[in-house]
Amino acid sequence: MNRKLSIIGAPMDLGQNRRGVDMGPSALRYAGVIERLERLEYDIEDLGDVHIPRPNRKEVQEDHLRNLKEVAEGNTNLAEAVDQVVTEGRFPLIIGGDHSIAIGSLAGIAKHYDNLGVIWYDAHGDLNTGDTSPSGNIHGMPLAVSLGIGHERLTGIHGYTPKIKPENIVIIGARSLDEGEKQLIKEKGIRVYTMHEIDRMGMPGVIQESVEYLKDRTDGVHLSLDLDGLDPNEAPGVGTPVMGGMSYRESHLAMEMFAEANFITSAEFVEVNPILDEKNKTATVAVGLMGSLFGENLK
Ligand code: HAR
Ligand code: MN
Ligand code: MN
Ligand code: MN
Repeated sequence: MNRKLSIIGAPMDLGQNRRGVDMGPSALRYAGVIERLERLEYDIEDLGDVHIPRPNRKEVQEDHLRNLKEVAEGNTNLAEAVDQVVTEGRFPLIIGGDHSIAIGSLAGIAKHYDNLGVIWYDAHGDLNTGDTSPSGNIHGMPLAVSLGIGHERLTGIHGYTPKIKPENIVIIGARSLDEGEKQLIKEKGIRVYTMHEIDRMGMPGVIQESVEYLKDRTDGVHLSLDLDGLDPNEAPGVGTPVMGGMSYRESHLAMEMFAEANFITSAEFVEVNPILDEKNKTATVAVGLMGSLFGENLK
């Protein structure tokens, strides 16, 4: 694992319609992310938060895309900050913010790789476009956007598209997929482990297979962890909870197995909403998972 770590906050809440997730970076810092990772003897810098523009008082929807202009601008800023970190040879750890920030993270990271792998740890597929989305919320679209599917104002961020290839993606924990997303998964042959597979194979089997699948075909792997991938009993502070999720312990095991595989090259933790949380529980869970991802339990 790269021992030089740069933390970037992305206080974005415009990719969906529940306010408060813009305070996610604060909640995660308050829950001790820096201190937790410093104990593991990383060289850590906190770059603070990137600028996210505020929307007009009256919300604008273009092509069924809520706050398109502001989401695109914020992600453009994020892409530049992340690109800089990777250029310096450091590991970018992005803390959100809603999941629309994966658009900017991947834009900044993927240009440094020929075959960037992506692990999408999430209750959702985030494979919608303005046309297939039931909500118009851009946080339900970042994986499609990164594949080059969607509005040009989003797919073109940071000057190139697509950012990633469908065969380099693994989705883990899905249990709420829209019709258009299911179709895209089939059409593109995207590897998905739904809760059904996790129940049948067990978490160790799913993670082992995912690691084996990605290890040979990729030259870097980005972990995009949406806290709503976990069960809402254990991570209640999220805007779109879905029952029947991955447990705290399964999630720790997954992070530990990723640490052991030593192949994650960038990561983001998103959708922590302290307003919906119980005493910062979800941020605390997220920081614990980061501890495991960065090798806390490696002997
Ligand atoms: N699929 C639904 C939509 O597009 C819900 C998406 C919820 N998204 C997130 N990201 N929290 O995973 O609106
Ligand atoms: Mn998501
Ligand atoms: Mn470069
Ligand atoms: Mn989700």
